[in-house]
Amino acid sequence: MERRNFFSDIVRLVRNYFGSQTMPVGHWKCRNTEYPRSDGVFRFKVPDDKVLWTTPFIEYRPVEYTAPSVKSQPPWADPELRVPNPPTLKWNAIDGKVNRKSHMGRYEIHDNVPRNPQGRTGIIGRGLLGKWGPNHAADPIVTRWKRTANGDIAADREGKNVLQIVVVQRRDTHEWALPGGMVDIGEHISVTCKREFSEEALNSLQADPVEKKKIEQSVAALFHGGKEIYRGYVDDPRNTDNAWMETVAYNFHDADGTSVGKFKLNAGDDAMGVNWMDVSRNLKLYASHNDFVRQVARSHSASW
Ligand code: RP5
Repeated sequence: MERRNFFSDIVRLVRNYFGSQTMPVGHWKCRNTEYPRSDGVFRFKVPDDKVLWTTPFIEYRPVEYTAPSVKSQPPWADPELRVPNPPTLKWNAIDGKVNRKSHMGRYEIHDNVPRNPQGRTGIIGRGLLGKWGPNHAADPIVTRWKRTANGDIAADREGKNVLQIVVVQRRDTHEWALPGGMVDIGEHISVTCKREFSEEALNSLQADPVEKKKIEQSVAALFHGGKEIYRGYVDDPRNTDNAWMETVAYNFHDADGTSVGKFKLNAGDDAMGVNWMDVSRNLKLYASHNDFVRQVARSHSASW
């Protein structure tokens, strides 16, 4: 088994560098911290050199934590598996209406539960996540060019054009983030992107029917030509050894600023704020969203 893990670690590292993901995946925000919204559950410390499962770590005693809110929410949440006669779930497959496939390739099953493909996190159980294994999300990265008062595209000191992105302030951690969300059962990723953007950044849930129609039309037009930027693991503070976030991030660029670029942003649903933010290396976004945005800046040869 150790040998098999060693090979899957190597395959994962190579995929991270050369595969569909064009950037290495981080694994920092789900280590050595207090678990979010847990009221004092601290992760077992995992040093950098002990992250990979193939590295022996005999002292490893991860803390078990699944939030009470998760335990009481079927069918959004999976059933408990560490019980006598646990139900059978189909790993690495489409399991009825639930997508248990990972963008990272096949994950291992240990003690009847999936094992985080990026390595140890110091917590077992599901924490705040509903599904064992991958929990799928989608992230829209909506961009426009920053403009000067006379309408020209603004440039940085090196003469590189500056992008702006739409970010929302999360109600749970108060951090600024891409307006992404969980993929609903059976939902296509492009639909998730449109829904989450409309709800969180344009407050479509509270709009009157006429306004709602306008929002739908503009979002549909802009989100028609999205470009995939990233697909894979997210360095999300909620990840555990047995449950983790994955996403597909798309860039929707309003090149001439005439569609969403002109929209009045209005925070709604899970967002307590929404803004256009200048893209630069000084951004401090939730989870690994900075990495996705850096990739977008690169793809537009924009300032970073
Ligand atoms: C992140 O969590 C994803 O990148 C996505 O932005 C977000 C989805 O979770 P919720 O915002 O629905 O909590 O890992």
